[in-house]
Amino acid sequence: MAIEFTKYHGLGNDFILIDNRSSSVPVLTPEQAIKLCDRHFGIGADGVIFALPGENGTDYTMRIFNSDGSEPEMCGNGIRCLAGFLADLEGLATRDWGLGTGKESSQSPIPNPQSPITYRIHTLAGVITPQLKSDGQVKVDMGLPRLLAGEIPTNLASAEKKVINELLEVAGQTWKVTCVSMGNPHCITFVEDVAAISLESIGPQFEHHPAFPQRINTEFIQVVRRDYLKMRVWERGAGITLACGTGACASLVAGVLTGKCDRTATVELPGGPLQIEWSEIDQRVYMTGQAERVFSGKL
Ligand code: ZDP
Repeated sequence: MAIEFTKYHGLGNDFILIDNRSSSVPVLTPEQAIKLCDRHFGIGADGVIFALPGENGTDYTMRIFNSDGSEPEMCGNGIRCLAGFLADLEGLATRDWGLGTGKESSQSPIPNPQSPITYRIHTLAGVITPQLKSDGQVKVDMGLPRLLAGEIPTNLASAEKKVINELLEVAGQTWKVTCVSMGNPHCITFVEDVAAISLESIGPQFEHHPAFPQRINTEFIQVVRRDYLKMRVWERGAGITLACGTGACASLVAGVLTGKCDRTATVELPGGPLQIEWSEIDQRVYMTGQAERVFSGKL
């Protein structure tokens, strides 16, 4: 039987979305996902996302396979794409999407301004709540950041301690790193100039460092202003990507923990900007950004 898919991207972090609402088991295996993500022999994507029936009273469940077939707990850009995909599947997107520069908000599913569409999504990182706003942006309640070494996990500090400005040897250099989990693990390093980092060679050495038993997503951050960060990312299981939503959230949290930035900031990724807020009121992290449909097809 043919399986239909739709390709979406959030700031160039691209995903193959599968309508898996009629079964709670993904219709594709990790091996098939690896093939589909291949940019030369497949469709090309950073991951495959499945929209499954909700669990524990949620509207839907999200599962994702990275392009290497591993399964992360969460995916920030992916969940914005999933929200758009669900609105499309449910016929709630009131505007058609076109192909353009990818920057126009009019290409996102536009809900009725009076009633923004909100989904409660079950993920391996807990319940995450994306909301499709009337301006076409998707705002996601990403939940609470987890800061203890044991929760990340990393052995850079004892399990019940935070990991802030710890020294880590990678690629013959000593880096000052801060670790944050947004459900998935992140290691953040603040640098003078993100453009000067040889991500291709350094990234994998962070990802597979023995300090990180579940491997790690690695972000390099340049503080342009207290409310404006520039980020480059090496993703666990996917390598260099144009954007990483959980990484942008984790980086803002790391910036606040180290006193380098405000609780609300724009994070500029190679694929474009995300607005991130670590709320003083409820301590949750909110991420706002775009999600775009690119094309559909059949496998
Ligand atoms: O944690 C991981 O293994 C990541 N590669 C998952 C994907 C994260 C993502 N880029 C994001 O936006 O949070 C999708």
